[in-house]
Amino acid sequence: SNILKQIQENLLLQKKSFAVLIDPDKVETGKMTAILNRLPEETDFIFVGGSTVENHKTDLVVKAIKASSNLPIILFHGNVNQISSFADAILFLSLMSGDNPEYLIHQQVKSVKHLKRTALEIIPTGYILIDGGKTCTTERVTETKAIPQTEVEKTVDVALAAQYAGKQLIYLEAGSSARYLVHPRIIKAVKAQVDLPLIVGGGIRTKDQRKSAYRAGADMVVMGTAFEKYIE
Ligand code: 1GP
Repeated sequence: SNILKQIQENLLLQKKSFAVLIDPDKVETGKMTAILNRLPEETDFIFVGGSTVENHKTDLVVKAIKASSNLPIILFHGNVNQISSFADAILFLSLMSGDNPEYLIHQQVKSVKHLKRTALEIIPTGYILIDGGKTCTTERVTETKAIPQTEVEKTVDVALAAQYAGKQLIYLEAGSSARYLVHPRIIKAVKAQVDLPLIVGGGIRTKDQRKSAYRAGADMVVMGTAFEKYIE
């Protein structure tokens, strides 16, 4: 119950935060210390997850991160096999931009038997996929369509529905390596009407892009691929 509290406090203090996403499939656990040494110093959270990670790899990676970093580890899991009890928290995602019951509720139900055996902090999160200009893995895996960038009002409605449903975080996602980031106009519109902490990610590479997301109202920005490139 500490991590959500921290994020909520950051919201009240208008303190922006930064998360780096590590895909267990794309790192060697033996090199973890070196990898973590290259984390930007402003990193507040480490997200761990990917679309196609095999069983147990997540455990290994989370343990390796724990061994050389004190940053909170938040699972951002593509499926139930990626639940590791060694992390601190899990984004309990509901893909609310799409209409596939598997990712609205069935995956959540399947994860319960794993979660019951862990002490992970569970953070109810409304996950909203915005069109990033190319078919992203999330769309492919979940067989859902992202919301077009032009449909700002619909995006706001989805985010508000998530808030009314009791989600504690809103995550606007343009997809990994998105060609177009979530437009500031969308971030701004959601921020204006939703009271929850707002996470934005997908395709963000530069500090300027990060800044523009913050300026539009993102409370937390997530960077994955750009960090991977950096550690190669
Ligand atoms: C974070 O899933 C994304 O929301 C990761 O996107 O790999 O493009 O940073 P990138």
